[in-house]
Amino acid sequence: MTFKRHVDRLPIIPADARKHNVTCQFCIVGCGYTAYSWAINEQGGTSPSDNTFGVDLSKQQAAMTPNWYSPSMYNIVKQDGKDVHIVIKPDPGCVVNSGLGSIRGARMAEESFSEARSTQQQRLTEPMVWRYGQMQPTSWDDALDLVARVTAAVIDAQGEDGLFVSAFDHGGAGGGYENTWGTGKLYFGAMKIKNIRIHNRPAYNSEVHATRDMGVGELNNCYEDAELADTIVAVGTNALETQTNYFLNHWVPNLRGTSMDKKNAQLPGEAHPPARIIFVDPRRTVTVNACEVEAGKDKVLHLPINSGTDLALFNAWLTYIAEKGWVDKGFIAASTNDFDKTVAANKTSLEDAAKITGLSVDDIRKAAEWIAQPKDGGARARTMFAYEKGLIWGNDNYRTNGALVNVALATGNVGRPGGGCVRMGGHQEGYVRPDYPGGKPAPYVDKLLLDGKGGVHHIWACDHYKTTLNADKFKQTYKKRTDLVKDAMSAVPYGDQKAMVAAILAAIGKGGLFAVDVDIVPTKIGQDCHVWLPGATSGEMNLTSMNGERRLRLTERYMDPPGQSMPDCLIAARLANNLERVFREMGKPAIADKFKGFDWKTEEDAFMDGYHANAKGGEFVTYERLRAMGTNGVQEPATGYENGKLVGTKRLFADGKFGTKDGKATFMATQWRGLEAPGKEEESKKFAFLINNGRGNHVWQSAYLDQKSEFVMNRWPYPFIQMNPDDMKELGLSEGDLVEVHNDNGATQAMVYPTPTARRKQAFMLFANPMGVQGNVVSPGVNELIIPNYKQTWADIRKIASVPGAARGTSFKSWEYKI
Ligand code: MGD
Ligand code: F3S
Repeated sequence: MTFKRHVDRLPIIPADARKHNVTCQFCIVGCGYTAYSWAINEQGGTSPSDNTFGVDLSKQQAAMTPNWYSPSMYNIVKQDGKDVHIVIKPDPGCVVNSGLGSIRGARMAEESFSEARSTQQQRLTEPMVWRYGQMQPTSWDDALDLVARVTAAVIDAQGEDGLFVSAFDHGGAGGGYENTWGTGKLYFGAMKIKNIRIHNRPAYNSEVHATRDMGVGELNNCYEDAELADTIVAVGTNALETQTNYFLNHWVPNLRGTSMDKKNAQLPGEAHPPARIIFVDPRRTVTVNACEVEAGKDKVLHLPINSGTDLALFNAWLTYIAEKGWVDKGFIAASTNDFDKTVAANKTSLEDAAKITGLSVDDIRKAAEWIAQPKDGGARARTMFAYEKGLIWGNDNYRTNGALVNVALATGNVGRPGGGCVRMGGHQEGYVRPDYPGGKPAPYVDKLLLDGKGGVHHIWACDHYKTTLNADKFKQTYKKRTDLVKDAMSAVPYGDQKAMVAAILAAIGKGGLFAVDVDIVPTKIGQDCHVWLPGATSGEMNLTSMNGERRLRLTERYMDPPGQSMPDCLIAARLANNLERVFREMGKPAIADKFKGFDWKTEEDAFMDGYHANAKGGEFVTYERLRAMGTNGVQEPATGYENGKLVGTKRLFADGKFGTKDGKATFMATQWRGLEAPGKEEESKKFAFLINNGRGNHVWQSAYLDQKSEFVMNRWPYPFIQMNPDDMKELGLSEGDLVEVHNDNGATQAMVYPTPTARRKQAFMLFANPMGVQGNVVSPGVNELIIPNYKQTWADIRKIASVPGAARGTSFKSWEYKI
């Protein structure tokens, strides 16, 4: 019996099983998988002709064989209304993961909706509307009519600024080019909505504005560059847990020295010293630990920086490297602007940087040497710079991002093999939309909602209650505003739509807010919404997305969506159709006409209207061509279609031309200015603990699927908070105790996980968890472009309960491994 999976024997995949290309729907890495499906009353056999692997399964298979699958990769789902077996297993032929799975992706099958095996029964299956004091199922026509009438009336009364939108802007689950185009065409094409925000932040903006403004698009290298680099610089990224197979399949081979053949073949005529890695992270992560084990401690330099002080470190690197003359003069002259000006403006001594960052002068200098000191024989060092949320969701995002790109440009490490200055990324991407019609900075949408602005709120796959800053206050206000509307709706208890709309509008007039939640599961914010519209997710629709090296793939639809749920692009289209009808009925034909062009019947129609017609290189790309490219797809932008294959772009800026008007990358003046978001400095002084926060390996995002996974909930019944054992002693805490984390912004709770490597007074809490929302204690402070600062949060901690029942079986062993 496999533990917790309620199955004692798994069927063999038959030789004639259907196969579908799948890209893991979770993280940015986008590992390739294959979905095998076959009739429920059949199974394969052990002889080679009877199974999909074509091998004799009655014999013991070799270690690391791909001829098997684990219980988590199996389920029974519906295909064209009939039950079928399904196995979703990693594809050994995909160059991204070479057959590796992760603890998240290898559970895609068991996290699918199955009536036969009762998995993900939480999924929304029908449109639901607030009626008779609770959410009640209804038809699409009925639900969309109400949404369209209220939306149109609010726009009529307040203009388009009265419609607030929260929307995903990603690929993979809950996104894809189809769905970002669907919502984008609706809100930026048919309408010009300015009060819109993205799923993880309170405004509509790029998280990496600076690098773009410098002309250096953020996903500029390929995963192979991590195998070719002499040094990897990892800033605020915990790749083992968050980009698992990119790390395992591309970083580790270089650190182990097993990518030497590739280096010699692709970069002949230069020395290839053993790969080294520098980490900039206030905490020791399991990624640091893994690199020490794989590469040896002497090749790993962990810089446990004072939280939020990265910028000063990068400026010191630039200063030191420039002084030493370790810069790429030819590249700087031919492909950049403002180098000398920037070096002068950002001048920071090693000593000053040491004071600010808490690091030693020697370590800062050593890192600069690893980054830029020419190799034996004089060749330029190949250094790859990778950053993610420790920088992006940290202090002074814009300048810190710019300061790191300065170092990469100065050392000529953009557009070259073994280089790159890239964000690691979060989820896959699938961005194609008309331009955002608002200004820069974009409005701070959450603040406007708190201030009582807006009459109607459309939410697409976002859950602010778990994933925003200042979440405690947001929740309180949002609930009050939406309750006003709920009470008004409850007072119109029968199906008089006209009276219902009038009551809702009257409540909006008193400060109320009408909220529509489009999602695949019931969410926390959904509890305070008035309409739920059920979306389909990856695998239940055809969906395209690109990964962190711009690799575009088609995940083919391999199962039916639950109940009446449908792809978000088609929900957007049906909403547009209804708005057109309602505006016409209101006698406003000119406005109604703006909603034309949404007659899509399938997600492929949305793809052709969006990506094919609008994306760079999109004219070459169709579903049929992508299907033929399998799990390896094509790296964007596509540049042609030759001999039956799409041709793509391995690295951006390889020709030394950048994304600015004159084609030159621009260095940026980025002086240190302390903790920049309002209130952070005071908070750091007032409260005892840094509440550093982020991801953990098992849990995907806000646990929207994992909250109904026994496997994950047994491991993490509550969000963990890692604490130094001496801090625990001081507060009288034992492992597994529940603590309250509290400051002036709000409070939340978590389960204590003793972590001897944690620095004193520096805790690390799992973010966005339904059982304890870390965002409750994050201040509303943002940077000048409304980028939130989640990481720099300080609070006090107090015990509230000894190990609760659910935590009693939990292991509190060290996460570190040794060989
Ligand atoms: P985080 O844990 O948010 O993850 O991927 P990461 O950015 O790797 O933060 C990374 C590190 O930033 C932490 O180790 C933290 O200690 C460090 N940090 C905190 N403050 C500072 C600072 O001041 N300076 C520096 N240099 N570092 C600091 C995020 C990525 O993960 C994203 S964006 C998404 S959307 C995906 N989500 C996700 C998930 O939910 N679960 C898992 N398992 N993987 C995921 N992958 C993706
Ligand atoms: Fe999935 Fe691969 Fe990430 S399996 S979660 S894409 S590392």
